[in-house]
Amino acid sequence: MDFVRSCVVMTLILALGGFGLTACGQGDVPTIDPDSEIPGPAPLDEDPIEMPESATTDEDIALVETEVEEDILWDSGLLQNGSFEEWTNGHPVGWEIRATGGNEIRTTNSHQGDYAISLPDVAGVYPMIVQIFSSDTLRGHEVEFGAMMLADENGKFAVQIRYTLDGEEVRRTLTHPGNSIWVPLNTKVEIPEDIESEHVEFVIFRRPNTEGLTLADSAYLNII
Ligand SMILES: [Ca+2]
Repeated sequence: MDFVRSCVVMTLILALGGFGLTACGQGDVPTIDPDSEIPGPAPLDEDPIEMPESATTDEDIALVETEVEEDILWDSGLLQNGSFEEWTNGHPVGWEIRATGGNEIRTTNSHQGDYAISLPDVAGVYPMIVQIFSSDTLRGHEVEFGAMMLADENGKFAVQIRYTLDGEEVRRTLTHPGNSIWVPLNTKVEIPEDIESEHVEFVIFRRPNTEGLTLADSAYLNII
């Protein structure tokens, strides 16, 4: 990932375990180390249609305090249309749309470029946008996936990496703190050699039955 300018000061507090992780510095985007002292998997807080709770092995992590001191210029890396500048027939080019009811919205309230995307609230489902990559391309590699995100309520807007391992869907989720500012959500995951799914999914989703604003822009995926 190329950052032309970056300085992010961020305090991360993992939603589970209650311990803090501070990451500050020029040129770095704070990340969650998947091997850090996370006490165990966290269930999602609802029983979603698209993400059955019984299958979860993920760690649901919340950023609770973040300050972006300067603009960060993102390179989308492997993602297509990570800045949501390209739209066709009301849909963002390159992204698979699920459960939005066709109501994903192009907005000029952007972090980078002219446009960003806003996901609607759809009762009972998780509206999401997804880019899908072959497991053969990613297995055995560490990847980083993220976006600039804005939400006005803690826990309702998140990025997620999904694949299947040992018969279970593994999901790594990073959730926006809901402080109504643009926050960089960055997940780093080592994709195991022996994952069973043919694809790895990179997801931006909104939890159901939540009101208010959700914005995403400047999404990226890189093999580290
Ligand atoms: Ca944009």
